[in-house]
Amino acid sequence: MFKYAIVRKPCKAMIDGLSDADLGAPDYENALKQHDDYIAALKECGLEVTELDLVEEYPDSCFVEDVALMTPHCAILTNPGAPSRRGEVEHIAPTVRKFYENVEEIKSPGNVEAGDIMMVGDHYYIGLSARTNQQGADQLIAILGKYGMTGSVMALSEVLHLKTGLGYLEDNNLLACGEFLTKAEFQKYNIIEIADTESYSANSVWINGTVLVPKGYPGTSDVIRNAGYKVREVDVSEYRKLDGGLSCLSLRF
Ligand code: CIR
Repeated sequence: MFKYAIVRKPCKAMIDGLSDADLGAPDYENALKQHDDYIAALKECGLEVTELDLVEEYPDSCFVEDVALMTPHCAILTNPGAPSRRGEVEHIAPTVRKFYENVEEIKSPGNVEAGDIMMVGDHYYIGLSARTNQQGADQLIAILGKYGMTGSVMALSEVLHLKTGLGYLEDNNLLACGEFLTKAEFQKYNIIEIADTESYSANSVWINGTVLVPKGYPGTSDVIRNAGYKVREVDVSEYRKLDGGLSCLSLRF
C-alpha cells in the first residue's frame, strides 16, 4: 500500500521540455488543469499529496518520478542522464529528506532516471537507456543490496524509459507492450498485453487497488477492468507531448 505522493506543479517553461513525440508544444493552461485532476485522482486513491511549487528554470521538473526512487527502506536521489534535468535533484532533495532518514545518491559517472525503474516487491528492474547507464545501475543495485533489496538490468531499444512500455499492477499482473512482451525475465508474470495502437497507456499506475489509466485508451481501460481492478482515467494529453507518462508525474511511496 502507498501512503504518500509528491508532485510538482508544471512551470511555464514546460513548453520547452525535452521531447521526441512530435505532437506539438503543450498548452500550459490545459496542462495545469490536467495536473489538478491528476492530484485529485491520487487523493481518491487515499494518498496524502505533497504539492511542490513550480521551478521555472527546469522545463521538465514536473516529471518528479525521474529524480528519486522511493523504496520502503530508503530513498535514492538519482543523477539524470539528461544534462538539462540534473539540477532538478537538488530541488526535490529537501522534500525527500523530510520523509526518509536513509537517503542515498547516485553519483557521476553513474546516471539513473527513475522512470527506468520498475518495482516488483523487493526487486527492481532497471532499464539501460539513453538516460540510465550501467555505472548508475551498478550503484543502484549496490544501494538496494545494502537494504536487503535486489535489482537487475535490462537493455531497452524502442522506448525512452523502462516504464514507458510497462506497468506492474501487483498480484503478478504486468501490463506490457512492444519489446517487453517477449522478454524472458517477464514470462513468469501474467502479462496483460497492450495493443501497439494504445502503447502510451502501458504506463498505467497501480495505487492501492485502483489503476490510473491515461484517458483516451479504451482498450486498455477495459482489459484492466476485466482483470478485476477499479479504473480511474486521467487526461494527461499535454504531458504526452513531452514524452511524459502517468507515472512520471508523481513519486508514490
Ligand atoms: C524527458 O524527456 O525527460 C521529459 N520530457 C519526460 C520525462 C518522462 N518521464 C518518465 O517517463 N519517467
